[in-house]
Amino acid sequence: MTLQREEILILFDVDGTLTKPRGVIDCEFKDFLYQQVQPKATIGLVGGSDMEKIYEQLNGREILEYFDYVFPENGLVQYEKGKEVGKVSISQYLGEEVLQRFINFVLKYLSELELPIKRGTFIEFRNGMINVSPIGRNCSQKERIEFFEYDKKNHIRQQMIDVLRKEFSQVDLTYSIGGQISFDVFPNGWDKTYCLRHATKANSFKEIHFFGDKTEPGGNDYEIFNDSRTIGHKVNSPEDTKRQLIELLNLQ
Ligand code: M1P
Repeated sequence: MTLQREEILILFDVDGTLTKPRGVIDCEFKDFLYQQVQPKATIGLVGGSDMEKIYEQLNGREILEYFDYVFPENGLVQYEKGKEVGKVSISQYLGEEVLQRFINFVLKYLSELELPIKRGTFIEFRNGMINVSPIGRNCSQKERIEFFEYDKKNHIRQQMIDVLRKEFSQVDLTYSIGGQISFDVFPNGWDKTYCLRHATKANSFKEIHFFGDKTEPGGNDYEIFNDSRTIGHKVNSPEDTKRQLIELLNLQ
């Protein structure tokens, strides 16, 4: 049975799924998405990053024309048909007292942490999450890869998460390692499944597909990939995403 465009929703993760990690979308792949996939399915993207970073990776504001849904920050900010239609904030949710206690604890922890190198911007405050980077977000691309490799061996991020989990056990927070140099912290349930609340509100899709690469426990695609409302597709690169889309939609 072939589904109509409005009956099928395909949601995409960004890093590692539509682009290489922190890279920009390949032109040919973009044309494929817009010319072959978009006419056949409702399409949306759900990223851990904020809108500015999504613009950087996906060729600017044109995504608002082509994607039916754009969900930066796991869907805590919602764009539909090119317009921002909703937003929730972690500061309101946690309250200033808890938030400051958390930020101060992170800064203290990082001030005592020794790493081969450290740069700047250790905490990035976003609407719906706090992003913590032990090396600092404004490291270079080379330093980013070096930290990623160092972290694989030394589990800097995981150890920090374990300490935070213990210290803030009374606060319902989720910790998620989605990328290479940082981890995200947000209230329980504010993972990528959050975007489904919005996408299913006005529409009754017969199928919702999700394409992502970090689908293992602890990865930021894990919850939505395993959600009963979605059909999960694990990919290992944008090329793999394309291959699986051709198969799913019977494209040439
Ligand atoms: O989208 C995956 C992750 O991408 C970035 O991670 P990093 O900078 O560590 O590679 C961040 O935007 C992070 O929030 C996001 O989950």
